[in-house]
Amino acid sequence: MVDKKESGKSYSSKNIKVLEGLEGVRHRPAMYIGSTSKNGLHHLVYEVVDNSVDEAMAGYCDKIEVTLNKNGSVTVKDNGRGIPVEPHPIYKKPALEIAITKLHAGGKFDKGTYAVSGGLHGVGISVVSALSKHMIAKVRRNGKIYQQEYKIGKTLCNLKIVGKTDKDDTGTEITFFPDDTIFPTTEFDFNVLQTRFREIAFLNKGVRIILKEEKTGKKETFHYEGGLEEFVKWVNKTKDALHKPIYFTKTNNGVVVEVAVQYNSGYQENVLGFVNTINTVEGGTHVVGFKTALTRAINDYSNKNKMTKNGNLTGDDVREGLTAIISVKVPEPQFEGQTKTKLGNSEVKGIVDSVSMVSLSEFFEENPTIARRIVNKALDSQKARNAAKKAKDLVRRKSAFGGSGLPGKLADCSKKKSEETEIYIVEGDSAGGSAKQARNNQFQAILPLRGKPLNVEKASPIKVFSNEEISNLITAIGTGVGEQFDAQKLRYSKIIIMADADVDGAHIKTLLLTFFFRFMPELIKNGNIYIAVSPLYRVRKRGDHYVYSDEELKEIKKKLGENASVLRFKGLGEMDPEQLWDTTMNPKTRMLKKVTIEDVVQADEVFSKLMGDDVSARKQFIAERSAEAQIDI
Ligand code: 0RA
Repeated sequence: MVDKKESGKSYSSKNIKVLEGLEGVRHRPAMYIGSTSKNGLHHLVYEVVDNSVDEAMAGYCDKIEVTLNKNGSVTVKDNGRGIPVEPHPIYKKPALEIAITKLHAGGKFDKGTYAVSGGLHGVGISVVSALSKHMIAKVRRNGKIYQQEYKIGKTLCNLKIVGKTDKDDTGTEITFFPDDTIFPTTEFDFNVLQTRFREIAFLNKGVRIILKEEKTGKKETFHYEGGLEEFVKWVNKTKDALHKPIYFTKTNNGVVVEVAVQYNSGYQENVLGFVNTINTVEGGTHVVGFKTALTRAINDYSNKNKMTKNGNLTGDDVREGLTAIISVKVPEPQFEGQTKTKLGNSEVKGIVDSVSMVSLSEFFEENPTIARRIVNKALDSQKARNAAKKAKDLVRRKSAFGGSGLPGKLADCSKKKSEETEIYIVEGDSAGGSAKQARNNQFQAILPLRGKPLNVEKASPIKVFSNEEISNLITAIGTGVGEQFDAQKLRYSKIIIMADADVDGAHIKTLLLTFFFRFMPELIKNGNIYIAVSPLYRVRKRGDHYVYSDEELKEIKKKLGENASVLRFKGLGEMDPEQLWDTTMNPKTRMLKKVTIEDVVQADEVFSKLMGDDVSARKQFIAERSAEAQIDI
C-alpha cells in the first residue's frame, strides 16, 4: 500500500512492496489453498489431480496414478493429451512453463477448453509449484518426452527433450516436494487422500485413480463404472437398503444435475451435495432444490394413491432413512458460508427442483412397489414424530412448572450472551459436582450426564426424544433439532464435552459426537463443539506440571529426573476443584480440541461403523484404527 503521507519526492518505486503473482501465493498461502495445515498440504495433491480429472472429463484420459514417493515427494501421472509445450502466443514461452510459473494460467488456457472444472479454489498448478521447493514436469507428446524443473515457482532450466516415446503415448507427469518452510508438516496421509480419490472416482464415472505409497507398498485403485449409483450403495453398505438406487441425470440451462437416491431401514438422513466434485458440507441451493422436490413428489404420490392419513408429510418425515447424493456441475459456482462450502447460485435451486420433480414422479409411476415402500416408511416416521412430539411437549410442560424451562440438573451461568458463554457436558454426577465447584459461574455452565448417553444411531426418533438426558441436552443448548433447528437460539457458543481419558470416556465422547453429528450437524460445521483434553498425570517438582500423554511423561521425567513425584489421575471426579480448573477449565491454561467435519462421507462412515448394527464392520474398523489414539472426524 502506498502511504499517503509519503508523497512527492520522497516516494520511489522501491517503497512499494508489490505482491505480484506467485510471490503473493507464498506470502499468503491460505488465500489459495485454505490453510498451511494438513488440510492445505493435501490440497496441493488435489489441485494437481483436479487438472488430470478435468482432462479425463473432457474425454482424453482414463487413468491417473498418484504415488507417495519414499523421498517425500508426490507424483501425479495421467494419460491425457499432455500439457501443451508449444510456445504460448503472448508469452512466447512453452505453454507448460506458463501454466506452472504464472498465477491463474492453470491448465485451463482458455475458458472454452473445459466446460466446468473441479477444484474449490481452482487456482491451478502454479500455486502448487510456488509452494514446492522442487517440481519436475514431464510431458509425453508428439512422440517426445519433454521435461522442465522448477523451484518455488521459478524455472531452474529451459524445457528440454529428454527422450522419445510412441506417438500414441501421451500424458502429463508432475512431481513436487512441498516446501517445508511453508508447511509445518509435509507428510501425506494415505487415508485422507484415499477418501478424496474414492469420492472423485464415484463422481466421475469411468476414471481410474491409482494411489500408491512406496514406503509401505500400499496400493488402492478407485474406479466405478456405476458412478453415483455405486456411491449411494457404498454409503449404504453397512445399512439395510430398501430398494435399488433411483438414479437420474439431466442438463438444464448449462447446469448438469445428477442424483442418486436409496432409502435404508434406519432413521438417519444422509443427503450429500457436490458442486463440481467439491463436497458442499454446508449444503446450498442444489440441496434445497432436491429436498423441496422430494417432499412434493412423495406427497403427490401418497395423495394420488389415497395413502395419506394425517395430513401432508414433512421434509423430516420423507428424509428418515434417506441416503441421497446430489452432484451438480455449475459453470460459475458461487460459494458462501463459513467454510465456503455452501452453494449460493439461486438459479440452481429451481433447476435441481424441476429436474428432480419430473424424474422422481416418473420413477414412482414406473415402480409402484418401491414408491409404496417409500411412502409407507415416511408415514411410519410421521406417526413416530407425532408421538415424539407429544413426549417432547410433555417434557416441556413438566419443565414449565419448574420455572425457567431449563433442565433441573443444569448449573447455568449468569451471563446471557451466547458469544461470551460456554457449557461443559460432563460425564457422571461426581465429576459434575467437581466441575460445578471449579467453574467460573459467570460464563461457564455445567450439565452433568447420568450414565452412558443413548446411542442415537440405533434408536428411533421417539426413543431419542423421550430420553431424559438427550432432552436435557437439547433444552440446555436451545437451538432445537431437525427442521426447527435455529442457530440464533444457541445459548452457548462453546459446547465442551468433558469425559475421562479412558475407554469409557472415549465411548461417551463418541456417543455425544454421534448425537451432534446426526441431530445438530450445523453446530459441528460452525465450530461450536469442543472436546476438553484432561491430563493423565501431575508431575511435581519445582511446581506442578500437567502431562497429557505417556510420551510427554517420559520426556518430562528425563528433564526433571526420575525422583520427581508422579500422580496418575484416574478420572475427572478425583481431581479437586482447583486442579480441575487449572488443567481443564481455565481458558488461559486448558487444552480444547475443536471438532470439525472434513469430509461428511467419511464422518458418516465412521459413525455408521462405530455405532450401527453391523458388528463385523465395527470390529474390522476398530482393529484397523486401533493405533490411532483418537477418532478424527
Ligand atoms: C489444455 C489443452 C490440452 C491439454 C491440457 C490442457 C492438459 C492439462 C493437464 C493438466 C494435467 N494433465 C493435463 N492434461 C492435459 C491439449 C490441447 C491439444 O493437445 O490440442
